[in-house]
Amino acid sequence: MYRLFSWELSYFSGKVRAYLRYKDRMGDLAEGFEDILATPELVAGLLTPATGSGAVPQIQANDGSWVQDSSDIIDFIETRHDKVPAVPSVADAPRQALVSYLIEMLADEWMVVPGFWERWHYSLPDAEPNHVDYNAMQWGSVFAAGAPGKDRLAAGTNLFEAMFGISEARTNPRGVYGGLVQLGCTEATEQAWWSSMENILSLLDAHFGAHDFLLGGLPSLGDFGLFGPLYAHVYRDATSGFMLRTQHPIVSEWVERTYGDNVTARTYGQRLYSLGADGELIGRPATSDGGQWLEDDRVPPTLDAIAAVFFEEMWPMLTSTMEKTAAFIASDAHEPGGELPGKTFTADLPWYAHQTGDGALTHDFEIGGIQARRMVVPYHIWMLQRLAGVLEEATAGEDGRASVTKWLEQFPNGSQLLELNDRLADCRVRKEGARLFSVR
Ligand SMILES: N[C@@H](CCC(=O)N[C@@H](CS)C(=O)NCC(=O)O)C(=O)O
Repeated sequence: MYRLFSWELSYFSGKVRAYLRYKDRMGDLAEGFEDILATPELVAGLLTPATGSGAVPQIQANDGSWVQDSSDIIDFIETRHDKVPAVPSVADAPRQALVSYLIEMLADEWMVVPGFWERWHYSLPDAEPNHVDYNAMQWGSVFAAGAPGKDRLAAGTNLFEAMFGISEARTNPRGVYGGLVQLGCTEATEQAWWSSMENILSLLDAHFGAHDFLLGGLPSLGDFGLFGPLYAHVYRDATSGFMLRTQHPIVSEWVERTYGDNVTARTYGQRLYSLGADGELIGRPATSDGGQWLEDDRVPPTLDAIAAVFFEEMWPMLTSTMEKTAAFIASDAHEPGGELPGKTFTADLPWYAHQTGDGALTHDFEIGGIQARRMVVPYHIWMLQRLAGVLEEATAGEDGRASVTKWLEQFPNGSQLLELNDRLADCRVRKEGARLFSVR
């Protein structure tokens, strides 16, 4: 029995919960998992001492070991439970494997900006429509778990003022509001960030209009990645949730399908029935594509279009991240083998001077044609290293190399991905729990 420590409101908890439910319901987690609300008491008394991090999700295995970080958790479970894999075999389906990791990275580390923005923007005092009370309730239910409803709501409301200074967030952004500014989401860029999300939602409408999941009739790593922004934030938050259901019903239904909770949305492992000649039930897989991933390593054009967003919008930021991190590691500000900032959202205090303003770990980037500045996130290097491992395996054989090269050529600067290992040479990192260190 695994223990998942999570919050319903949390981006990365949704990703891992949907993944674990899939593994469990498909019979690949012999003893299942318990979903445990990570209350402040558990975060302070159990999670933080165990892993040095209070972030969720975290899991504890039955031997007592802990894994922090959604991608690490999925990798850890995949090596122990391989009957129903979440990623196609790199050797047999190199394009499908690669696109899975690319979409995971886009969802985790690019869509995180508009995903967080909608929650906090529509909680501002002057925002219309406004979901601040909904948001306060969901936060209060973590921070005052077990208290009566009115006290949970009050706890959330107080928290927003005490921790994030919500009433003056536009003029003095703190907490989550400061975190958005650090990621380049300001009054000048916020509409461009949201347009990026809207564009991805439209591309997903087209894809899920034909296939039930990214790779066909079963979910995979890319679906679980997308579940991060699209479940706890865009689907559940009231303002964006209304928009999603009314303007993108196909994506909204995919959310329900991927969570495995709605008989009409249909899901993996479910059967649809017809009546036979004698009135007997005749079952068939409920999802598209025969209830399987697409054959012959096929990546449909509707999925190519989403991968293209990775190359058009995110890849320039990632190449700059590799250069800036390498320069920082080589500089006097860093000891070889020393620590680097480990978080994506909100610069931790020791790194504040480097990761804000024009600090050594900030860089220019572009969103929707607007030039802006944001913090460099060395955690992206760790994700790129993981991707480089997949690429190396995918291109080890001649056939795989030819197939992947041809697939990448269709994207702007797509071929640059083949040079990933070289680009990472001077900025390699090592991850210990939630902490990152440069590699000597
Ligand atoms: N890279 C991590 C990110 C985890 C994360 O940022 N979790 C958020 C909730 S979605 C959190 O716990 N934030 C509070 C904190 O960082 O202390 C992952 O993939 O799990």
